[in-house]
This record gives sequence, structure tokens and C-alpha cells, in this order.
Amino acid sequence: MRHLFKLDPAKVLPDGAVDRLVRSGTDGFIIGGSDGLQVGAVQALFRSFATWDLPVFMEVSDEAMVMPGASEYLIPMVLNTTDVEWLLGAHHRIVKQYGDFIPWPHVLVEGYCILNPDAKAANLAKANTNLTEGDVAAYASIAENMLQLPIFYVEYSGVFGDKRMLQAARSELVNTKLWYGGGIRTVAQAREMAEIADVIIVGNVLYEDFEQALETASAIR
Ligand code: 1GP
Repeated sequence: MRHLFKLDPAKVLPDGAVDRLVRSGTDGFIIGGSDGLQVGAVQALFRSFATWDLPVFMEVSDEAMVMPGASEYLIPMVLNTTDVEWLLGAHHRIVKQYGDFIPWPHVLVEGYCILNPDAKAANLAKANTNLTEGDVAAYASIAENMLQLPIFYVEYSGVFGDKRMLQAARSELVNTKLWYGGGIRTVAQAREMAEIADVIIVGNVLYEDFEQALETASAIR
């Protein structure tokens, strides 16, 4: 897996988009968003992609995202948060309430390292984004060696990130996959980050320049 589109249930895709996206060369879709999540919109989006052969990952940041039938559920754990709520608080509540219904074999935990201080997610999750390469490397090492997480997610949502930070994470990871997302708008940017990361995630540009977004998928095959 090399490329995923991140779909926001609060935003509208152009007409005919689903068909073109599933044929774009992407490896799958993440349904996720940080605010304005409505169960109906999440369901509708999920249904329009679930009938195809590609995996649909539900990123569970809110109860509205608990949707039966997803290929995998992604649970974010914000490693550089300053508030335990985003590390384990919400997780504890959800497992306590819904634990018996959680399909554990289909759950992947993402160790997030949020690096764009202006991103909604950074504010919401009270992330400490003032990090050096050494700091990022240490979080990646924690993900790999202490928590043995399947995914370390370098998140710059909204801006194109600093490659040195991604490289710092890369140097620590063996079994944990490196995912990168943030500000990818062009084929060149997609290729640049895909050289370092295992998987790149393309989000906002889908809603701003759909044709460019499509090209990022075929570009890294
Ligand atoms: C968001 O990392 C993704 O979690 C993608 O970021 O929306 O900036 O492409 P963009």
C-alpha cells in the first residue's frame, strides 16, 4: 500500500468523483475528519465507497465514525499531545462503553505526530508541535519499540511538511509503517514524500483541485 485518499464527510466531492477515485490507482480510502461529523454524512460516504474492491478505513475520532462493515478501523493516538485525553482518555471511554463490539482484528492504532501548529487537529489535540528532528525520531522509536504500533503518522494537514522530520522518523522505523499526510497538492510533492514514507495520504486537494488530486494516485505507482 502506497497511497490513500482521506475523505471528509463534511465536504462534498464533485459529481462522478467516486467512480474516478476508485479507478485512480489509489490503494484505498480513509474516512476521517475532525469536526462537523454527522452520522448520516459518514454513512452516505462510507456506502458510496464500500461497494468497490478497495479498502475503506474508518478513522475513529468520534462516535459518528463507528460504522459496521469497514475494512479496518484506524484509532489515532496523538503521541505529541499535552493532554492525556488524546493519548488514552477517549480510547478508554470508547473501549469501556463499546468494548464488546469492537472488532479487534480489524483495528489499527496510528501513532500520530502532529506537526502543523495551525492545523485544527493540532489545536484540538493540544499537540506540542515545537519539535526537533530528535524529538520526532524519539516519538517514532517509541511507536516502533515501546508501543509496537502498526503505523507512525507524520501529520502536517494543510501544509506541505518538512522532509527532514519525515526522514528523522524513517530512520527509527522497521516494523512500524511510516504514513505521511499534509499539503500534498501536486505529483512532484506526492513523489517527494512517497520516497521517504511507506504510505502518503492526500486530503484537502480533493476538494480544491480534484484533477490534481487524482494525478497524485497514478504518479507513485
Ligand atoms: C490529513 O494528513 C491528511 O490527515 C492529509 O492532509 O488534507 O493537507 O492533504 P491534507
